[in-house]
Amino acid sequence: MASAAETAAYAAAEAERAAATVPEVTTDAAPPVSADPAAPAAADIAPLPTAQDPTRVRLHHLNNSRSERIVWLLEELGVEYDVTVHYRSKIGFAPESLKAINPLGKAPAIELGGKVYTESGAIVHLLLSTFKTPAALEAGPASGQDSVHWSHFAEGSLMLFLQPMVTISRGGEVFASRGIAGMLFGGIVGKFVAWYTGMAADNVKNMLQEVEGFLAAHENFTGGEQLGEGDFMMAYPLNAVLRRGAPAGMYLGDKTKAWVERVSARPGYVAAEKRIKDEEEKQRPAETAE
Ligand SMILES: N[C@@H](CCC(=O)N[C@@H](CS)C(=O)NCC(=O)O)C(=O)O
Repeated sequence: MASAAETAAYAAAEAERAAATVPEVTTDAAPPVSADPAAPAAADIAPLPTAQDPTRVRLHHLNNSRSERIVWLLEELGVEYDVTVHYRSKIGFAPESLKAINPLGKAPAIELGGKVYTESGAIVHLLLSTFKTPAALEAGPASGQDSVHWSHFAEGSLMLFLQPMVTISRGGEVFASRGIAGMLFGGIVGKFVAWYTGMAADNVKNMLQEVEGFLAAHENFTGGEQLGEGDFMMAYPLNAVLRRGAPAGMYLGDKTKAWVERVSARPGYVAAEKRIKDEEEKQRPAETAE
């Protein structure tokens, strides 16, 4: 049975996560505008959003989150866009301001054409299908099976195990700071957490080996020279392992490391990092200023 301190800690976390009344999130696909010559007839093609167009993209970005994927893609697409930054609470959850956009309080979310779209994989596909793609990018409607595979793999497999490892490690820090870590992690809960973390680590290690095998034989996650859905989705977890202090025992193979370093050096990626830093600094409310 939970102690009073544990119950209070959970209650505080739950209160922070309480949902607000929010606009409807759509899963409707926007009309595609593709570089693909076999793409829809002109009559079906929506005008490209421009700087003057009210359907220009607004990205809802949560600091230190998957929304970085979308900034990178928008930079590679060379379109203008707006960013609203939402800042994580002290224990890492999304604020109410994000829940007002996406009821689940998850980032990324984008506004486009008066609708809200969520799920980074779906947003990546939507943007690659909506905007005219430069030669270096694989248009959404032309996505090959490799691209689609790695896009799903990024969230449905790799993040599925990487995320809880990070969350458990962060949770341990939060409870430790409240003086209840020993109580929680010392007994049966601690044994379960250790088992779960080990199981997740084994899964992540196997997955990183699979990634290494693919990149040993292919330039990018499209399977070719172009960057596509899989690349925009895979860069975030791989960069997390490489640069952001991955959980113990996680490392990238040489080919994977080389891929992350190559894409991270692209002008679009560098511009995305700068835009994120600038927006986070510019919009930071006084009380969360560091
Ligand atoms: N599968 C979703 C995952 C979204 C997600 O979990 N986002 C995290 C940030 S990386 C988030 O918003 N966390 C805040 C919270 O859970 O309170 C996607 O790919 O968009």
